[in-house]
Amino acid sequence: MSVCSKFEVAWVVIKQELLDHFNGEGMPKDAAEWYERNLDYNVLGGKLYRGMSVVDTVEILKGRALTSDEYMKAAVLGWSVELLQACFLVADDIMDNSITRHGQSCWYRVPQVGHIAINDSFMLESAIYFLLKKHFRSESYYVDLLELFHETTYQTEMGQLIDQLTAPVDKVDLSTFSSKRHSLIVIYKTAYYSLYLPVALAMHMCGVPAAYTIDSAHIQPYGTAKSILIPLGEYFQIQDDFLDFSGSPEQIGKVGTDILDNKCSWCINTALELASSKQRMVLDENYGRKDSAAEGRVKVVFEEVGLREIYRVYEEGVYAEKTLKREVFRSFLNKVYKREK
Ligand code: DMA
Ligand code: MG
Ligand code: MG
Ligand code: MG
Repeated sequence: MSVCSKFEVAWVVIKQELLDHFNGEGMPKDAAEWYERNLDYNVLGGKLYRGMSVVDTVEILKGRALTSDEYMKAAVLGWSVELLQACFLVADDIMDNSITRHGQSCWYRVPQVGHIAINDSFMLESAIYFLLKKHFRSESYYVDLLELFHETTYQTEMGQLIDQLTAPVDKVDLSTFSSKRHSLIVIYKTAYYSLYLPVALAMHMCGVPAAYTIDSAHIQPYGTAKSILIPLGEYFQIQDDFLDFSGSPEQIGKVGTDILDNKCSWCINTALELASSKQRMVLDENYGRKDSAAEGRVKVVFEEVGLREIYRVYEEGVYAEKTLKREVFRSFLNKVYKREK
């Protein structure tokens, strides 16, 4: 069985646990059907990178194949990250006025759903805490998992707030954008939950302590993981920003809305650094307008300043840098976690 489908089989079990509990509360049939549709529609259809990286990291840390009990626990954590992502995306699509997600209509745009999507987003979040309690209540690291989910959720909400506040609907002012602002937005709205959360969950499950001392070196493994994963998360969101401009809906499963939405994205920040005064005027007059002709004029400037080539060079640079860091981190891990004395 492929790695991905094994993870998907675990979802069948996990989803049934959620539905059994829901039915056990005496909820009527129409509500149970609604909840199941919410889960199917919003949790599935993505790439599952985040969820599967919990399982992968547990396997790496253990350094061996997992027992079926360990696999199920890792999969519950992985699917909990996917539930958190689903809850954020349902709300994000409302706030961003998006049209499609994962190649289908955004949930709030599905007939009969509308504003119920707000409650559905909350229910996707609550499912996490039901699952954590069911599977981890008696583990010593249960509180660590709870705190990590709560903190990461809060960080993501802070990120979503500054993302929205930097993109007012009725007031376009490109001088409020900057790479520094962009970096703060993407670290909070994406990097913590997408990159750090899956790895930190796996570390807790494997008993990695908050701090320890080896040969008089004071090591804080979660801080080390953060220092590697947060920049990687920044790259992950810069990819998302670039694809919002360059990707076709068939390719990315969604219609890009960043230009129409006045978003402080990597694309506009990069273009602002390179634009001539004439191009700057075009950007000032056309960015963030709810008008596809204006959006088209912004895209022309993006092409003129050579955004595609700049992105290509940036991406190669990231890859080279991460390859180097990976080797350093791997040798560190091999020294520390394979120690027998
Ligand atoms: C996504 O930012 C962040 C969260 C927390 C969902 P985004 O709006 O750029 O994402 P997308 O392009 O997928 O709508
Ligand atoms: Mg969005
Ligand atoms: Mg958004
Ligand atoms: Mg985006």
